[in-house]
Amino acid sequence: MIKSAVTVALVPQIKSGPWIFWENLRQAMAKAGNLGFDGIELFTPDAQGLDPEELEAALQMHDLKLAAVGTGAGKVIHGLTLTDPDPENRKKAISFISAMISFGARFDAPAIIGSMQGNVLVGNDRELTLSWLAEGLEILGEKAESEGVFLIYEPLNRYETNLFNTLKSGADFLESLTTQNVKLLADLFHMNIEEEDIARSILENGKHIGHIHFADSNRRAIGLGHTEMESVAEAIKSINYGGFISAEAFPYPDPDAAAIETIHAFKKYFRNS
Ligand code: LER
Ligand code: MN
Repeated sequence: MIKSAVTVALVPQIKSGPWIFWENLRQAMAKAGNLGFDGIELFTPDAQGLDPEELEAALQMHDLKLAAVGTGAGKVIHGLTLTDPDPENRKKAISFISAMISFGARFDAPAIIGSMQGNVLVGNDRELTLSWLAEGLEILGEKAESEGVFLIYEPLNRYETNLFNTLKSGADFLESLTTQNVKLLADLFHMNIEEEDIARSILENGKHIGHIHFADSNRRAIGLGHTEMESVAEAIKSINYGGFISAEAFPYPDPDAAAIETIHAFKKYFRNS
């Protein structure tokens, strides 16, 4: 069954980003639980920032699952990416993500590689850069498999990466890898910028999709922009998607209102049929 989730960011450096709840994890969990979300997606500074036992207890108390863990802090705080020309920095990026994989795996939650994928930097060769990305995904895909979870790779829009911007280009790259344990993140905001047709792309790349970010065309909660959600929801249902649809959207006009708008949209599209 498709499950709902809402993002909670505990990283002060990304405060202006598209995350619904901020800073106060306990309060965010209480709100998410009361609104009827199935899970939360967490952005933490690193894998050591939270006591797993306390998190487990709080998840149980609010009847929530951990939907996924984001790794963006590795880039924002430490400047680490899997495609850094310096091999030492690539190694550090792999160990940062590796620790996040283990943290998430305690809760059956996958780690997401978004901004930590990096870019082909000016003066660098694209093929060489992609070989670094492949190397990182092979190592981390296997690591995740050994811990019983998928690894999630997220195509981002062109203003955030020049590696892969569409689901199809991401899927082709994943198919060139040996590991079968890396899935794609379909972020509806990035897709709104990059795809010819969001619903068709979901249908055509459905078998690779392991996680979904739920945001409207302007990255506000679904319902507050102009994405034609009816056909997108039909596509998500018809690929038999069974994962989380997680609100990675701006807390507009405020976190509570964005969360309420999101859960209404989720119920409208995914609980009424
Ligand atoms: C991360 O999930 C994402 O979508 C990025 O745009 C955040 O910078
Ligand atoms: Mn995203």
